[in-house]
Amino acid sequence: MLLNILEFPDPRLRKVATPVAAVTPEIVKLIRDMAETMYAAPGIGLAATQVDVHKRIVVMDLSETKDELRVFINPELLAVEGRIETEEGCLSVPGYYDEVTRGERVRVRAQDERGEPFELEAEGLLAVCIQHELDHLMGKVFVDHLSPLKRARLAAKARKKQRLAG
Ligand code: GNR
Ligand code: NI
Repeated sequence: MLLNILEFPDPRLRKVATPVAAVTPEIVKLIRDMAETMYAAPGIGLAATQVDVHKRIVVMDLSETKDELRVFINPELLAVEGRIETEEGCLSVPGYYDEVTRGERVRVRAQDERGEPFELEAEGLLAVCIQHELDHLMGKVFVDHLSPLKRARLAAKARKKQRLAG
């Protein structure tokens, strides 16, 4: 089932997600729907926050062939090293791309779709995407890394677009 993606500056994107206590059938269904929504968009990642579910769940697939789904339940950054500047986009800020500086390498701990803990070391775009998605779970959007003026202009433009769309 395709889920609706919230768009900046929707205040629900500011909610802080809470940990998942157990991987119930409802959580499994949510993960399946999040993956379907991410692939359809199309995007390389999606945080539960973006579909108005405020639980610590992220799906990601950076593969060319779109057959390498990664699921992160209760993800935590253990380490961040280096700096990298990347042009980022976000399904919650459609049509806008801008440069953001983040850590170049990360170590993340999470649980997979069966609730099994794992650790992952990532660099480059995967590391950037992990940080982008973890931001969402904390109520942050990538435009929060831009200047307040850019963000205010984007918010005004998005509100106007949403008014016109009814
Ligand atoms: O599809 C996406 N592409 C992207 C490109 C550069 C840096 C981050 C991303 S994540 C984004 C999907 C999304 O909005 N995830 O929250
Ligand atoms: Ni995003």
